[in-house]
Amino acid sequence: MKDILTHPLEPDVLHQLTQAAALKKLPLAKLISLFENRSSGAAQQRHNIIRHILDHPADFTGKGAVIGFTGTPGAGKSSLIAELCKILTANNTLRVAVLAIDPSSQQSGGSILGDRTRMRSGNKSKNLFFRSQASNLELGGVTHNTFQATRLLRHLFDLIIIETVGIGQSEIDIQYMSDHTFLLMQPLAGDQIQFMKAGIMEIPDSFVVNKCDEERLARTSYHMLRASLKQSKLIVLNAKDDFKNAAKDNIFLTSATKQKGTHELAEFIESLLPTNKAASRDIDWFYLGKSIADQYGKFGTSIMDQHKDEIASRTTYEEKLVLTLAAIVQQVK
Ligand SMILES: Nc1nc2c(ncn2[C@@H]2O[C@H](COP(=O)(O)OP(=O)(O)OP(=O)(O)O)[C@@H](O)[C@H]2O)c(=O)[nH]1
Ligand SMILES: [Mg+2]
Repeated sequence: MKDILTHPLEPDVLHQLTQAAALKKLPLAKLISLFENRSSGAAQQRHNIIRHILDHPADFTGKGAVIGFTGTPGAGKSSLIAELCKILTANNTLRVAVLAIDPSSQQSGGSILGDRTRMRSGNKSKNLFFRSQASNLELGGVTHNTFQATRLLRHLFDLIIIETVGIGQSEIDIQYMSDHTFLLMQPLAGDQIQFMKAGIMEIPDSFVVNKCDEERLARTSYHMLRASLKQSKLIVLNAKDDFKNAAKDNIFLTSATKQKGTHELAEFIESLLPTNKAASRDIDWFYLGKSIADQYGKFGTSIMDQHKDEIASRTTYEEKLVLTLAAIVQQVK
């Protein structure tokens, strides 16, 4: 880790990166694995890769907007994302990556295969890349791997869609990584009450009620969700209670199976694209803080705070990490 600043990018890694930028699936998958790898050798390579990318902006033109979809199991996240990807990649101008965080790997392999089949059968666009990340039991593991993968994907893709299940800590963390977070729920109040109880309604930027296969159901769902949001007083609603303009309240009513409301949602997502890498600095800080807190607790994070400006001025996450660890060692001496 000490020599981190002096290593050039190795020729075979450069070749892999060039191939990945052309969206070749195997080199892309290998590079993501490198970003998920916790060894210090991999950290050096990551630093070199990000430096190379930043030094050659013309070769890495991904707009890099990260969109998070979270919500209860079975609400239709994968189905809806597959539909959205079909629309978004239809004319081959947008490059889209989907990162699905799969919780079922702890229990059974069913949903992993299900997700992959749904995505693969639905869309063969060369501009679409799908990756499933296992939700292992290691504390902070999921989001750290997801964070690392998005560091690379932001430079190669225009849009990165993250799918997470449930309303646990990793979903709360996803909001720090996403430029825009959608909470996906099923029609009729059950989900909404559950989310309100868990204090989750304030997290998303937008709401999607999926499985609104018929207009009547969509209307009822809209009014119910609006009433919940009004009651929670966390969201400033549009003055007019107007179903036709639900999107003004950041409420989208969709049916993935009947392809209703999906074009409107895709259009909205496209309108988010220019947000582009804006938050990357804060994201580094957030995940560095998590990693240091896991290893050194409050002692570590207080040292981070003391050196905040110096750490924040470094370009890559690895440089920030090296600097933070050096400051911790210095303090211990
Ligand atoms: N009627 C109806 N069924 C849907 C709709 N969208 C998804 N489904 C069905 O709901 C079930 C779950 O869909 P998924 O897309 O796997 O849901 P998910 O939220 O990704 O599920 P997990 O990843 O397991 O949390 C499947 O049987 C889908 O066919 C919809 O708009 N209408
Ligand atoms: Mg799914």
